[in-house]
Amino acid sequence: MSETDQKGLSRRGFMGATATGAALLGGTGGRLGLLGGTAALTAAGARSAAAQSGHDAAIPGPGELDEYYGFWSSGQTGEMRILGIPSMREFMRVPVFNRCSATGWGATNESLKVLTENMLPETKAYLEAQGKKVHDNGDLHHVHMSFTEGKYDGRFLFMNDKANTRVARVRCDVMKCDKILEIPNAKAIHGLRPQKWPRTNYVFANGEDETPMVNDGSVLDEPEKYVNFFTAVDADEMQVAWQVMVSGNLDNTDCDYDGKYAFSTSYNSEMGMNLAEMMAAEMDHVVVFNLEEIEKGIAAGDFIELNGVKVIDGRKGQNKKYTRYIPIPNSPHGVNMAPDKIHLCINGKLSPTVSVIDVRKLDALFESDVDPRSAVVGEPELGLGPLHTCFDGKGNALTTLFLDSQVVMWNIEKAVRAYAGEDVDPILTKKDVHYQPGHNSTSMGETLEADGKWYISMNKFSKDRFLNVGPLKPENEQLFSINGEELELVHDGPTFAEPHDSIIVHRSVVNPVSVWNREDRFFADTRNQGLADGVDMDDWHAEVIRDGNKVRVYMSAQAPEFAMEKFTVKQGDEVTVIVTNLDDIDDLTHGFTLNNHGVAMEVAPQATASTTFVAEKPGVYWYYCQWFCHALHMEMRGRMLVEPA
Ligand code: RUQ
Ligand code: CUA
Repeated sequence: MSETDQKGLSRRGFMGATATGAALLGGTGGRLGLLGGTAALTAAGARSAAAQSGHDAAIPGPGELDEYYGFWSSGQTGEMRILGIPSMREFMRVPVFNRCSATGWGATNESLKVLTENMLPETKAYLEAQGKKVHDNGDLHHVHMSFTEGKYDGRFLFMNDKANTRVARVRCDVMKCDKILEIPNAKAIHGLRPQKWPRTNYVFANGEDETPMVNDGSVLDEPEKYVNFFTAVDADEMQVAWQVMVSGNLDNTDCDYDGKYAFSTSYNSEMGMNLAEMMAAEMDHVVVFNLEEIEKGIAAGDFIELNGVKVIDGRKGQNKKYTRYIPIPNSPHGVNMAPDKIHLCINGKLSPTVSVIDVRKLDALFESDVDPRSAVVGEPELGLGPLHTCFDGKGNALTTLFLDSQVVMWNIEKAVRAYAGEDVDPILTKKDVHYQPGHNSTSMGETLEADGKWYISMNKFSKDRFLNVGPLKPENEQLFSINGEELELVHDGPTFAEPHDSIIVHRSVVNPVSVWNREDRFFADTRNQGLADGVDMDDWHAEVIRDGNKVRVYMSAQAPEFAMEKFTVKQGDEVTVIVTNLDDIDDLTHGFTLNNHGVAMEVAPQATASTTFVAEKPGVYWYYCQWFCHALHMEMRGRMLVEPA
């Protein structure tokens, strides 16, 4: 204790004098109260605007809660975002594959564990050679929630990283990423979907870029030897369950509501290495994976082991019991399973069509040598550049038309009848969007509870729609209310790079906590170290433990104070600062930022967070709380004294 100073006295003084805090800041209650006041005024305005525009579902005004959560990807930003629907307010950014300055994601010991524990050895070695521990970029395209019996179950969100071939999981109770898995063998994980039925036992993940099977430099420019991998991740363990080697690259993926099949589109069935080669074939394909047969094959030992993973050979013309290749016109992109449990929609991209597959016809493909195209029961011509389709739960589908800058709403049953020769037009309506839509989503649209209330168009270009911010422009997202066959624009607003995809989840499914459990496994390692060091981290504490040149500095925090006003270390010490936030009320996050050391982290109510650095610079360095927590937030600071060696 010689190097530490307890400040419990003054803390209690301030906490006791709540009047000071309340007057300056309004305390926590006061702050909310203030917002609530503004809300009452403007919500009425928003409601009347909503009423004027003629749609019945009102947009919540300030202070009013949304009916849905939106979980957004962020593409090359590498994070997940949480929005409110229909207000389109952005609530939170959850760092996953990126480095986050605010929360310390990518720098705290707790986040580094998540980022490194399932990293491949060659990546670890590569990063070490760069003087780094983790990748600080990612390309997060697809966020999807875990399912139980075809419905969202509110447990986890899963997402891919195309840039560094990873799959991540976010816990919905605390909205933090708890697992990141680097996928061996495959390259560039793109399409990703959780299994829908009977529950999410697997997360399916597509490898987009083909490489030599053993990618150690022994094979280089011999594309005919390249392969691609489809991966099933065990969603509970977050480990690879098995992989299937396939022909052609893999783009997007989805699965059925029976737990029998998963599907992946391939825009490059040719395995071409340049544009001309990739676009050569008139027909590409969707690969159908027979889950039961694959599991049987694994159990029977019909696999090779590659980098610790059991790999089934499901290439074209190989074991037809594992996979089937259904020809689809020209570079299909999105694949979306309808909530009618029957129809699978494959979006043609370079073909103006969406191919509709009846999943009840798939068993026959595996039982005999029937033409794989016999499973196609509709192929409506919808417009130019169909990329993704979503559903209203009333038999209709909504497809983005990238080249036409439109959404087209069409009826699945009519498309099937037209394909069978009937003279019926499946197209219900077309609506301009601004501009070039990629993904779209409907409220609860990828579940059995699709409710057909809201539609999001995620547009790749905003062009001249907003004030010019320089050569790099935002994208544009548009929210429509759906009224039967009518689409009405209710929100139009810019967004930063680059939400690819989104899901809209009813709020009844999502129930996050407001305060951490002190026993949470997210920081259990750090807590256990504290117990081993004899520190009672559940009470006001300030301890410095020296262990050779390793120094562990434990301090609690409670508004507006750290338990230590200073601590002293020696130049060259490896210092770990462990901060525990003892405040246990909503919305009272503290932080720890150490000047000129690149150290900053979030410490939410009842959480423990830690960060490790080498004290290389002798002198006086202030640390401070970087999360505005109290009227005396500025005063929430202390000194690290580094003695010269
Ligand atoms: S893909 S814009 Cu990465 Cu989801 Cu289709
Ligand atoms: Cu604690 Cu600001």
